Amino acid sequence: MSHDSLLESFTAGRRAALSRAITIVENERAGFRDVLAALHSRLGRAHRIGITGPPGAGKSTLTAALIEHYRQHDERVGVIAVDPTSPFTGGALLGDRIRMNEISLDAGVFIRSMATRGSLGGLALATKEVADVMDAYGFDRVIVETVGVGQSELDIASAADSTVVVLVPESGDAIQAMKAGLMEAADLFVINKSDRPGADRLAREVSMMLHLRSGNVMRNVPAHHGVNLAAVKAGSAARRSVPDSVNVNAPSPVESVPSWEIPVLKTIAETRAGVTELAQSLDSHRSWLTATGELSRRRRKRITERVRDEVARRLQRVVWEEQGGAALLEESLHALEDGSTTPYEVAARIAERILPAQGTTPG
Ligand SMILES: Nc1nc2c(ncn2[C@@H]2O[C@H](COP(=O)(O)OP(=O)(O)OP(=O)(O)O)[C@@H](O)[C@H]2O)c(=O)[nH]1
Ligand SMILES: [Mg+2]
Repeated sequence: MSHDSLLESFTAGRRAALSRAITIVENERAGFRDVLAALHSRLGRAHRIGITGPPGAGKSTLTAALIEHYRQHDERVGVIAVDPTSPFTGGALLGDRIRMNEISLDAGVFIRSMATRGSLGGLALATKEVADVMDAYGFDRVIVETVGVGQSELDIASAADSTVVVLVPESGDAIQAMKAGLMEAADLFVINKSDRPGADRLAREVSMMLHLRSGNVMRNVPAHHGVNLAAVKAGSAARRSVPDSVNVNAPSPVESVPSWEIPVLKTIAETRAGVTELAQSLDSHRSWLTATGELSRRRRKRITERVRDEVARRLQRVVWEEQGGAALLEESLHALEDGSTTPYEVAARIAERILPAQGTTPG
């Protein structure tokens, strides 16, 4: 099928075309950039929801519960389950869970699992691009489930409009979650498995941690019964990842944006307890994003990052594949091991192939 006819069927809403477009994008098949470029103007309708947290926290069960909830409200849902290929996993694959309650037969739901792969763009980029395809197809919600154990997983979750961090009593205390970087990523907290002992204590700890942090950075803001972290998070995230010359951070969100009070919700995903409240909270977050301009800011940041990612991917291809960088590295392994050359020398020689001037400059 040509890309033109693929796009035609895609636009007509055919599932097979969606599936095929996702495969092309996920595997960086020939023409994947044309597909993404053609869909670019259709982006921005879907509410992108990231669900992350420790292995076995119940993310897939919660995702299945959210799908059910949205389907009851006639919303269409696309799901990307980034499969935990790590040995830590305690849960079933989302697909297994979904098959159990027959969501898979529903035309309003589309689920794609993605596993770690060796492509140049990396899993995080592929996940974001597949989310774009689902957005362009017309899903109302696009949910991305990832295990929150590494930076790239957190990056995936943070690329959502709304990021839900799922914790459970057995995953340790709030301090551990903070160390794992989960506090930074969260727009909403869910304490799942609230049927188990320790859930109330963990919920209190997380709330307290959020208050402490917001207290430190929000000294000049009038007293408030909630937590003001999101505006601060938004500002610091922008400062971290966007170069100074791109002023996506003005005016300062701390001053101009009413704060988002990060909720700490309790759920029992298996019985669906608390799921309606979670869905309501997600809607409140989206309203807040829209009303404050934070949604546009996050999307602007996403687009800036996409250009950077794409430049990196193109350069990687040139250096490692087209200019034989991978082969040169391979040939140098022995010399590297016996100490007759250094990683810096080898890197300079590889970089020289596209940067003759800079490659030889020590620095
Ligand atoms: N007691 C209790 N068990 C739950 C609850 N939610 C999920 N579980 C169970 O916890 C286990 C893991 O659930 P999953 O939904 O697969 O967890 P996950 O976070 O997606 O797991 P990974 O994707 O492997 O990291 C399963 O056996 C679920 O049945 C809950 O609210 N209470
Ligand atoms: Mg899972």
